[in-house]
Amino acid sequence: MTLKTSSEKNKHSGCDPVSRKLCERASAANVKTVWHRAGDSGPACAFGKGGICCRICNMGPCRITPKNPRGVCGADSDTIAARNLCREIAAGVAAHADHGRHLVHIFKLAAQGNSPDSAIKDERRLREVAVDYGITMENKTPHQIASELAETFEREFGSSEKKLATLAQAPEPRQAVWEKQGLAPSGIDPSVVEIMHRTTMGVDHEYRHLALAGIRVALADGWGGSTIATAIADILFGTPRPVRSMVNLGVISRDKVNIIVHGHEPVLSEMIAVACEDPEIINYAKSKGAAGVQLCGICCTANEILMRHGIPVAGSFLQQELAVMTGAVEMMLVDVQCVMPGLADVAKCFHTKVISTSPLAHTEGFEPFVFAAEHAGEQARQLARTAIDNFANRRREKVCIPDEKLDLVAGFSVRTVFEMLGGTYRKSFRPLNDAIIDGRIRGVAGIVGCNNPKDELSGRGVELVKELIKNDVLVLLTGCMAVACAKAGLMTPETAFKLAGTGLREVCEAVGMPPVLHMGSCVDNSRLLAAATELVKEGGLGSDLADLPLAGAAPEWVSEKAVAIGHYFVGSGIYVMLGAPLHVTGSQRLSDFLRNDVEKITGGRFDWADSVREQAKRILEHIDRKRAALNINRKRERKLLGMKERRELDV
Ligand code: BF8
Ligand code: SF4
Repeated sequence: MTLKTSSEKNKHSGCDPVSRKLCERASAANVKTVWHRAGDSGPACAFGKGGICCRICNMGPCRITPKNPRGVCGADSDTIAARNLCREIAAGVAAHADHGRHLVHIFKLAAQGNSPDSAIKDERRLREVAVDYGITMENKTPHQIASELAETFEREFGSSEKKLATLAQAPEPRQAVWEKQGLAPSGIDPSVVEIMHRTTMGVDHEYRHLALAGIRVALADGWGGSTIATAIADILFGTPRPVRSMVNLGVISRDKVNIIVHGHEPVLSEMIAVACEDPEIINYAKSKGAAGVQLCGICCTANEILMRHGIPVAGSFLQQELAVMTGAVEMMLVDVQCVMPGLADVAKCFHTKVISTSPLAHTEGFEPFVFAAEHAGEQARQLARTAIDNFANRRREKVCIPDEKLDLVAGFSVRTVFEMLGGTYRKSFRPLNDAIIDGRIRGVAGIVGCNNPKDELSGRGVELVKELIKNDVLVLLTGCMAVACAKAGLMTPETAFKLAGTGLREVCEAVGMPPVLHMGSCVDNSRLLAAATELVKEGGLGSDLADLPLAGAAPEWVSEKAVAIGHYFVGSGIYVMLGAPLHVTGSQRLSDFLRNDVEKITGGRFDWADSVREQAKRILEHIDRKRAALNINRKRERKLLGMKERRELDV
């Protein structure tokens, strides 16, 4: 195995100096951001980190120490860490599931014609998804098909009897593994309920049994809630296509009214995107002395509207407070997930209105707004007008917008990758499979999840991506990692081509595809599962996801949702590298199980390593092992493509 490394010493250089500048501005103004609080909070609690603090009953709370190796009920570190892990997974699954269920509700309204603002935009995708669920289409209108599909989705959430129908989208050998190992979940909601039951006091105590139950409920996320959420968003708002846009805090406008959408639910943000283009709204802004309205996004909502509309991205999870620190944001609309309560303290130093649009999510200092999907369009215009009215309160002397913004290309769905590789008339993953088989592309990695303030401005994740593309690994990105990489310039095809290894660059240039593909929000990790399934179906790379030279990584994971994602990757037969351990290190046996033995059951496993060098090395070793098992690990030769081969690859 050969590894080309960049200097570890410079691992944080070049990573978002813009955030540093605004952090310094916050310090000078005595305003605390996530980085200040992270610095203030001191070392993490060792019991919490190791997963060996239990507070699920009132005989405790109990903490496991060498002197007290069991809680009052007799639970040891293995049981306690495994129960805690399962509850982390359950919370992550519930977050994605609730998001998905909300979309099912909107989809049902759209199917019934009761949601004028959320019509079916992508009929082709509707039909593709209907086929996936065995819905026949003869003599049916799109609305009838959508109604049947909505009912199917509802059953996926509620049924405790049948196995999830969505599982059938995985390769058959994978489904067989799930059946054999008892890992195939039934309904999404009952699965979450069951794991909460099993982890209450005095029920399930065997750590391996618990860990596998955690994987099963996580599969109900990846191959359930998240797959359904992505499908509905595509049907209602359009399947993403490659799109150019801009990223970093410099996208915030000096002379326009700035509205930022932040959170996860795409419905209102879609309507806001439409409202901000409305001539009536633009004229209203001009009547108030602004040059127009600038919409931009933070977090996964940013990814949703970037992918479909090319709306600029102000930043990831970590930049939410810094966006307000520019002093130029008239309104930030937040809904659910990854919205920091600390935003309220920053916002009160400026004129920014932070408006909470989800009935689930109230925060002191945010203004609640009752959002009704049936009136989403009008509500979006109303919110835009309120933001415009707030423009008069902007204090010019408090405005400090960084100049920095970069180009990016995003909008890669499985369909667009298909089309880029095979052309509109002969869609196929064949060129990609062939490039992997002949070694020009060494493997594929899904780099996902959050940015962590412990990682000093998204340092390690970006460096890992650079190392992988340098070593000819095609990288698929989602969530905040996608935003961090865009800010580091990796989503301009030109930059990425420069950094990519020769083989990867050659293939990507031939098909006109960057070596770093932005595939959407965290829920859209379902696209990664679908893309991996297509690689298997295309042939030549084994029969199961576990056979592929493929790895996942969450180098800076933060959220319980990332824990759920990691588990459904592992449950799907995929090796997953984490930049920090799961909260299980207080149990040696559970840690060993997740890093080693689970592979014999699911074909996937976790691994974790601190340094980027080590992360990249182990990912490449894993990819090479899979290549060897497929017997395609012959010496990877640099093969220059002739005109004929280029033409075959070209669309
Ligand atoms: O769902 S990557 S910090 S924003 S959890 Fe949150 Fe993590 Fe960002 Fe999107 Ni995903
Ligand atoms: Fe302590 Fe057991 Fe109760 Fe947990 S369940 S708090 S370990 S007594």
